[in-house]
Amino acid sequence: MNDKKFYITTPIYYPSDKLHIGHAYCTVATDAMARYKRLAGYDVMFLTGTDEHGQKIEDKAKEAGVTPKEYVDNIVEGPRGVLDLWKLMNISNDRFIRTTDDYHVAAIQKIFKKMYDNGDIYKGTYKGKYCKPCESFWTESQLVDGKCPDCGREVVDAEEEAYFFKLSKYADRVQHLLEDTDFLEPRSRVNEMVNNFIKPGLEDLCVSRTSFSWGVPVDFDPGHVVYVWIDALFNYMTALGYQNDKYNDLEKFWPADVHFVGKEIVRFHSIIWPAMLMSMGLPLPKKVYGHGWLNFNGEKMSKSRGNVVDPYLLSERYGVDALRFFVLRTFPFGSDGNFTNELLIQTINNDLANDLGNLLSRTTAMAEKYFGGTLPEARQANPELDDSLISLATGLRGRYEEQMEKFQFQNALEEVFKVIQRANKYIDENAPWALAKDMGANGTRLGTVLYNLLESIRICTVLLIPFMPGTADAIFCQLGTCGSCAQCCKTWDSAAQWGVLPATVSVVKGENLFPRIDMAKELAELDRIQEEAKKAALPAVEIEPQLEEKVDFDTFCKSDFRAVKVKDCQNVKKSDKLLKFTLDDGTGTDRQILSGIAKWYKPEELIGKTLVAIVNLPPRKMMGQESQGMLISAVHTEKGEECLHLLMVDDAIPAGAKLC
Ligand code: ME8
Repeated sequence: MNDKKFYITTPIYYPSDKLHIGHAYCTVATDAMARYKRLAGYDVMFLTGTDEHGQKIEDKAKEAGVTPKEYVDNIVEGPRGVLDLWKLMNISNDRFIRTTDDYHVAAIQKIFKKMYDNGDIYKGTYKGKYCKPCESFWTESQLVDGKCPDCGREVVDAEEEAYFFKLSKYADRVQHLLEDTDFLEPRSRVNEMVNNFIKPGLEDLCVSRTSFSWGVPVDFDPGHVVYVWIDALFNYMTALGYQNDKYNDLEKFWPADVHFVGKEIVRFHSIIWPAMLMSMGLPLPKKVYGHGWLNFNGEKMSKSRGNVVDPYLLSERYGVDALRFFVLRTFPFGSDGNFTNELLIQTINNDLANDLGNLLSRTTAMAEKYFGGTLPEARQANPELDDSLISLATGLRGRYEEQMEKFQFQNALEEVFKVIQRANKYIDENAPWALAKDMGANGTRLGTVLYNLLESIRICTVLLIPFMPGTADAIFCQLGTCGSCAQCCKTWDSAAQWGVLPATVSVVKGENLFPRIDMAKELAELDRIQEEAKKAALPAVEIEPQLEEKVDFDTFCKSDFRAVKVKDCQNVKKSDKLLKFTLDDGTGTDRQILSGIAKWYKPEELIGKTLVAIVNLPPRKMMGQESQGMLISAVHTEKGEECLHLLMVDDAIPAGAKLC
């Protein structure tokens, strides 16, 4: 039996909108960690899922005219939904929980009742502030400038009968947990939690709501639903079978080894979650790791700003592995990172195309060119030239492991790339093309050089499996190790050993895995696509709000609206905005009106039309010409663009007819 076990979780996502790269960041990191542990021989449980209750979902569903369940079903299971995204990103989760799953709902009811029965949940009146988008309750003192301290948005007053959890009772124990153990990492997050939340005084937490119904019902008090964070946090245990019969892995995997969570939900995971587990007498997870946020071009990603980065789009353009690699190679996991398209392309070009791609294609091409793909068996080592590469490569696994155990993915990859760069240098130092000039004398040495390169690539590739599983497979195939008989070349053990590839290994030169990207061209194309997406995210139609101020009837009657017929219409010279109309207004004398509508109409399409004009405005000059009134139009904004339609009336209406 394997006693090396590892249980890792991601936050469960709100299916209130489609996920973006910020969401995928944590799941990709968790996936890399899970794959790394599996590679290292652990029995892994990797859990992710969706957190589907709460007022925000109820509101969104109402807006969309569907039930909350239909709404979340579409975002979770529908096209390009959460499940599709994880499939696309090659996420290897072992389990997926939805908080609307029956077994979870029933378990939450039991958990709530247990805490009520043990006296840690009691009934009171909730008075305070509520942030709808975050589904968070706040006391006045926690607000920042009167707004939600997490998201900075408006909060609303809330008062209702509610259940409370005795969070205050656990303040000392939680403070000790945070300060005196390494439960929460990185360490900087500990100070934030203790200084901002615990030291000002932990108040009891409101844990039920009556103002909406989309939640787990409190079964012993109809009308109350369980606070969404209780429902959500316990997913980590219900998904293993806690308080339900659906699963049976609690004993095996609980307590979790680590919960990966974004920095804004560290408070829930490092204060509320352990306090509730303490209340239930359950073991605490071993660690909570609060990762940073990915911003885009220095700004927070948000749908309303139209700057969310679409993982589908980027995966389609550069491949899933390039995207997975980029986010973990570029940004330290514990800090915020600034995603830019330029950085993405730079990383693909430098690390994947130049360093890794080149090393692989140069090595396999030389093996084919000089040896028809299969290396000769005889060896001729040159310790002066070989040893530094060999020792760097065989020591890599240890250095990599040290970083992976600290969740420092960026540093682990840095170690891998040091070996890749060293191997590229080894090619230049050994100049195989020069050795090839005299195969009789140098053939054995040339075979050795190429073998050393292939071994270096193999070791690096084993350690890249957690980050780029698809690419690693493709590289193994080029190294001639894609058959099942060659499994031993891909194992964790083999990553610390030299000489694992058979001496007469046969390479298969394949396609170029990472073609270089033309930066300028690609940036322009991405800008164009992102502009389009921004427009698409704008409200379809926007109309100006109606004026509050009233006009009295007599004032209104003073405006003289008339039907007018267009006798002639022309562009005004030197103006790209103005059209000049000659109009029959029924008086027998032509009326001239200038109107700034050239963007929407060509003069010839208006001749003969019956329009509406206000005719008793004082005349005014535009581009040196007099305008005697104004044509009436309907205006609105569509996808951010101003739209205008001249008001046209039935041609049967005679010129000069009064409109009232
Ligand atoms: O918080 N960069 O769900 P969620 C990095 N349902 N991470 C980001 C990010 C960004 N730009 N935007 C979001 C919830 N995230 C709860 C979790 S767990 C019991 C309940 C991360 O869908 C965010 O930090 O709003 C969080 O960890 C995760 O995505 C899910 O966010």
